[in-house]
Amino acid sequence: MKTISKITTALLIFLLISTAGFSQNRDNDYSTWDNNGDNKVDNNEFSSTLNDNGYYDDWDTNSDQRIDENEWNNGAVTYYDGYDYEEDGTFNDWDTNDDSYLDEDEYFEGTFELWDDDDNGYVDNNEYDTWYDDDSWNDNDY
Ligand SMILES: [Ca+2]
Ligand SMILES: [Ca+2]
Ligand SMILES: [Ca+2]
Ligand SMILES: [Ca+2]
Repeated sequence: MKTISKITTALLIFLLISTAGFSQNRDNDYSTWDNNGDNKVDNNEFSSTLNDNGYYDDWDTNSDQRIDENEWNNGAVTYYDGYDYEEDGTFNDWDTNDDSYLDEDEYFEGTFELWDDDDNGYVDNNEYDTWYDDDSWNDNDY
């Protein structure tokens, strides 16, 4: 009995440390997102940074490899201070194939369109500053 609880404790501590380490290792300067250094983040650079940082998995809180409306709502509230559903889009706007789940492509596309305020196909430094919030994107509890 004692051994089991020791192992459980050790495992918990390990999980805590590895989670904290993962959060801290996220490097999210604009220059990191702008992979080729042309001061514009295009759709590909944006998707690959989201992918590298595992944000899709963060939003998919029950880890069934898809984001449902509840998970999306939680994500929007957690990651975007004052997310405005009318202005910024609803779950249905993001779910372009209407299957009630967001796959990775829909999640990347929805996030990109949200960040690209002027719809010119790039997220520039100002747009990045508008949407990127250190607290939620760089160091969250998931
Ligand atoms: Ca670029
Ligand atoms: Ca899910
Ligand atoms: Ca979908
Ligand atoms: Ca833009």
